[in-house]
Amino acid sequence: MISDKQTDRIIHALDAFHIELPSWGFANTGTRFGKFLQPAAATSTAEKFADAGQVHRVTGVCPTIALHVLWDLPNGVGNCAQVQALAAEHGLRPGSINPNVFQDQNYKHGSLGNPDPAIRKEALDHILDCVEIQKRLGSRDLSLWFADGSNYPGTQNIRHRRRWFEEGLKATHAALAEDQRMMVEYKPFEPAFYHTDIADWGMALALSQAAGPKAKVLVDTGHHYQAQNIEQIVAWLLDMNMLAGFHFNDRRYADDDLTMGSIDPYQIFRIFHEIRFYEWERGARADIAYVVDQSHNLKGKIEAMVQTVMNAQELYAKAALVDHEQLVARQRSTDLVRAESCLQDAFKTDVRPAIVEWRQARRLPADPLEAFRQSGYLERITAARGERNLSGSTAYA
Ligand code: RM4
Ligand code: MN
Ligand code: MN
Repeated sequence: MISDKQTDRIIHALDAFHIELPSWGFANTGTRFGKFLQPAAATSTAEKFADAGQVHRVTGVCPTIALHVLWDLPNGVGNCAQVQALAAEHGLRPGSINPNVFQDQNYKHGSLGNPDPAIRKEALDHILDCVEIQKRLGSRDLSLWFADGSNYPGTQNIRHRRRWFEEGLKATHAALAEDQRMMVEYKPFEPAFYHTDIADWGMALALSQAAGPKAKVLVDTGHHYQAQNIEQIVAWLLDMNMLAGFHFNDRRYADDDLTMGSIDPYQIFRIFHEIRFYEWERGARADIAYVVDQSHNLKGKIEAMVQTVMNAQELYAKAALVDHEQLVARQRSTDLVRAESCLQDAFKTDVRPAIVEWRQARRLPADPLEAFRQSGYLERITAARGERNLSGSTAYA
């Protein structure tokens, strides 16, 4: 049974825990082998906002939506007014802005790391347009992921590409306003299979440090090799004040973009624990963007997103139960089993009743998934969008 004191800890923790939804998580996506179309998938930016608004309505903790510029604002700054209006209509705010320098044919051999200066400039111009979009939308974070790399040894000059990245990121940093940030994401492979220019957290850290103080690292949980200790990376970045945020998802093999907590919930719990432990030591909250980066090509998209948010809250609430005073004492006396139990006891606690209490006090549905299913929204959009979706006429994301 959970005590009143534990419930209070959870309630306090959840009050400050917000999760950003990805616009692209509501559209049809697939694998490199094909795309399975869903009749209810969002077919426009307006529909992505509407769907994200539903997730926020039933969970109450997703006030912002991450936008992918090429997919959501194809006319760049020209779409800002429309996006502002959509955000207002659905009770949301634009979140992180994601440039897209990987889909155009010109980026076959890279963007900021491309050996052709004209293509590097094209990529930088697009990124600078995104900074302008960010300013107009009042969005704080620029979220940078680069597909740059190569497939065969000897085909690219790795050192030159590193320098070109440094140049491009410095120029990006120079365009940011005082209160803006840039988040530099890393990924070991895919689409490049031999070398990726920003392959791991060390490379993202070095490039962020070179770019300037508003640049920090973004950790996508799916972008690691299998045995990598992700919470250690998080602890290091926190300690160096270099952690900007997360892209949350789960995976079994590679960058699978599965529902957060569906494969290894203890992994997410350990990440949240490192954050809470750091915040407790500092006596202040860390400024971290918690963003979901998932695309469900088989599960219903809105349902899976609600499930994600519920999983995230549960794992965060469990991490909030770790008794830090006790943990520190046990670490000091190297009481190993008892120290480990501080984490395990918290992880094993059923926090769901406390979360329901938190929801009820905020007039939110006790069971967000059920509330969504009862709302009739899915049936309405399935009827309205079915034909458009199944004709396959909608573009990627
Ligand atoms: C990448 C990476 C980026 C995301 C794209 C669509 O693997 O995770 O963050 O924007 O996929
Ligand atoms: Mn990502
Ligand atoms: Mn990814």
